[in-house]
Amino acid sequence: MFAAETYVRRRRRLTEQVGAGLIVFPGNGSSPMNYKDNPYEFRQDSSFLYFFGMDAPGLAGLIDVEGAREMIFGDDVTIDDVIWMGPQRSVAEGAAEVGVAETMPLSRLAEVLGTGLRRGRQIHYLPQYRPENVLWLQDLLSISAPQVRAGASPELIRAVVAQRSVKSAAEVEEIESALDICHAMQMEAMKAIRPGAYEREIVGLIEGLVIGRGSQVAFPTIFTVHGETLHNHDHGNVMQGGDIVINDSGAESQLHYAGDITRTIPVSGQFSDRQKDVYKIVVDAQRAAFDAVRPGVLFRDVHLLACEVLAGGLKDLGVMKGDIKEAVAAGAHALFFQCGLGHMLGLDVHDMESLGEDYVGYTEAVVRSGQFGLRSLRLGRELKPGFVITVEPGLYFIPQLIDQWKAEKRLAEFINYEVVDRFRDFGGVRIEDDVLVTQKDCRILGRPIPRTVEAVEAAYGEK
Ligand SMILES: [Mn+2]
Repeated sequence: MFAAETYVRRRRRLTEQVGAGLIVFPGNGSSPMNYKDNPYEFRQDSSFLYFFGMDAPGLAGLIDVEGAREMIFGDDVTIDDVIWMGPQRSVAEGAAEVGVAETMPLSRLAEVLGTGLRRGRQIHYLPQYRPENVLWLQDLLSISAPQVRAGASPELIRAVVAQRSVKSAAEVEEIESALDICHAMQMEAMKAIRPGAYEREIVGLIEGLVIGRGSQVAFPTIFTVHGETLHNHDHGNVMQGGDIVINDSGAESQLHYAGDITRTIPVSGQFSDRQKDVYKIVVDAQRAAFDAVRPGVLFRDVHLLACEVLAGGLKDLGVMKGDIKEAVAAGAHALFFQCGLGHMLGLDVHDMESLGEDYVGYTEAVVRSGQFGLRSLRLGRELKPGFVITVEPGLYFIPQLIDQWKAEKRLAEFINYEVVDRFRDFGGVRIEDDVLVTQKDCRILGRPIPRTVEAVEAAYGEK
């Protein structure tokens, strides 16, 4: 973990910003797969990790703002636990490492919060994404589950988002260490992909690398010849010679910061001319976006710029037509790019998404669009130095969506539907990298991973 001082500083800033009340951070519990002692791999809550650092189940952190007290609640192991799980560090030892002097058994949390409630103090907590933590707060605060959901603290959400959005140099280092694993995952896949293999064989190889490095995946691996399905988690296809396969995968650093990289690879090792044409448009869109990312610009504008490059490329192929700026303003490109250009990255792969996307990606001045495509952009706000974001343009040919739009003749002034039909079976292309917004522009994080047609084909050949 980071030095104790890091956590002390983060909590001090949070305390100042929230200003009053009790701030409670329920940590995550051990989550059963099919019975209690058969749990999923443990993953601590990211905000708990950020402010309290301790990477173990069954903990809660509490800050009493006016009382200037910080506490960690948790139970030390019993001899029974030691028999089954081995010796564990005490809660007090763990708390000391993150600069918290006061610890109490978990059962005391209800009492401390109850006293606060009776005194009319405000209890701040973040939106909860795990049902067991909703139940926990329901018990602790004597309110119903809907009240728990409605009662998350906007002040706390804003304060946490403000702090977690800007990454320190040490956090960027963590992300780059996650990206070392991502690099290996991408290179290994490029070497191992071959016609006749199941997608899952490659998934096994690259996720094995993650386990071998003592890490865990940052999200379920997307590895598919049906890349037109944006979050396709099926790995059951046999890869064929003419296919292209999307590898959108990522691992966590030791401190649980995420890396998130996508490459699109021809299964035969050579892109066809048609694949090359579409692929190069996506490369161009990503390049244009890299060139545009800098402090002070709205990420929404970077997204729209990338959309214009995509639409311009599709116009060159005869798929789209008309004025490109008008086409993008009307949302015509969204037939082929249905999602956003990227998202924040940090302790979560979609950083802080559980706190509410609009708190993270939008402001009072920059509000989310309702337009198909643009409405899926998770991040629209002005970029600041220290933001780490993904830049992931793509082109996706979804037969069902094409059929629907074609039947409605939707935006036919910008789309040549008879040409689109020739791409029905194309699949999808996505290229994704993670960038740090610097003081003047941006830096692509991690070791370079082949991106151009030539570089990807060359990496495939490196057996
Ligand atoms: Mn991503």
